[in-house]
Amino acid sequence: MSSSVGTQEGHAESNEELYQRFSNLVSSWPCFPPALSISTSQLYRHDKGWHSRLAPMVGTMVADACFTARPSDIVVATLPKSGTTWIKALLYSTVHRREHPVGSSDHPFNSLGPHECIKFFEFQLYTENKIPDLDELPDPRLFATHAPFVSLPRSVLAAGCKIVYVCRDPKDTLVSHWSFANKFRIREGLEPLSVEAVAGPFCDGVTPFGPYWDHVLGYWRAHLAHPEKVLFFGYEEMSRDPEAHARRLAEFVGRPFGPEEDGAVDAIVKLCSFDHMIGLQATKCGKTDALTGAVDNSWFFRRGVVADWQNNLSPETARRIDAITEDRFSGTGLRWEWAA
Ligand code: PPS
Repeated sequence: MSSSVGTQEGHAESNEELYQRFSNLVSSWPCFPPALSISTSQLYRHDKGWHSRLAPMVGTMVADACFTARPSDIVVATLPKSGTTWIKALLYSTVHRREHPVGSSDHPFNSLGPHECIKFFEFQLYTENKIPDLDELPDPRLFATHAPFVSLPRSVLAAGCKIVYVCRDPKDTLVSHWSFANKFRIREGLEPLSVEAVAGPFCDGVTPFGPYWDHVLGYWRAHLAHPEKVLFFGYEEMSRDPEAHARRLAEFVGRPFGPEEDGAVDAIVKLCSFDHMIGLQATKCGKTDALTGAVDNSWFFRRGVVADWQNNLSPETARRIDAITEDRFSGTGLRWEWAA
């Protein structure tokens, strides 16, 4: 692990100084108290227009400054509560299917959650004044981020890494995030929030790594410009046909399923399915260390269905979100059939 970073002026800046410099910068940007968002702590607005708590925003900036990508790296990019855990599971088990066949007694998923198999830059790697040494990791290295496209580590783009993006109906993303955030609130002794209370800030874009619509469009445009580098999936389409998506994912990362791999796609889809993963010991008893403290792996699994928003959002709120989505996505070529 490195403890200092070279600067253009030539003097070595310690990790602490680097993190402090970015913390000072973020602290000078507009901030929104927790009462005005889904978050339990205040959100800052990055000068590139997105929001986050201080530490993950600083981690994103440190990753931008310090991460050295290799062309073979693969980066999962998502908004929180869009299908991150699922796509991490699919990607990891697909890439490592030869050394870790599905069903093997020592398969990593027997002891580790997907978030420990593929770590976030800003929540797990570039945190607490650390600059991790990632050189020893074997190719292909797998990473994840919630950062918007405009704030990806610059070396990810320069190296031409492959990026796997998943988006989800904003109404389900909101409901899932609201439920997740309330778990933290209850753990911290705070009153849970009503979903309607957080829907307003969500629509205003004041949500972690949002505005939702900017995040999706950033990666959608990157996908249109470079489809061979940016894969773009929708949670709803994955739910409808997980096998086709597992195949497309495998092809995209250069590991297509061959004719001799009888039943392999089906096995991976079943391994990564909500119903299977929620029953794993690693889900029931495991935890993932992140900036927010150790999080029970079970918190990443709730219902795992499409359109659960219908059980939680008022028709007015749903219409408001759909109207923004239609306004922002029309003419972009992005199909958002969930908004019908
Ligand atoms: S996080 O915290 O950003 O990583 O959360 P994320 O994984 O993006 O979103 C959590 C929601 O995804 C559901 N989930 C799944 N759906 C289908 N298949 C699998 N394997 C799976 N794993 C997690 C999870 O239940 C959350 O959605 P909701 O609607 O809250 O159930």
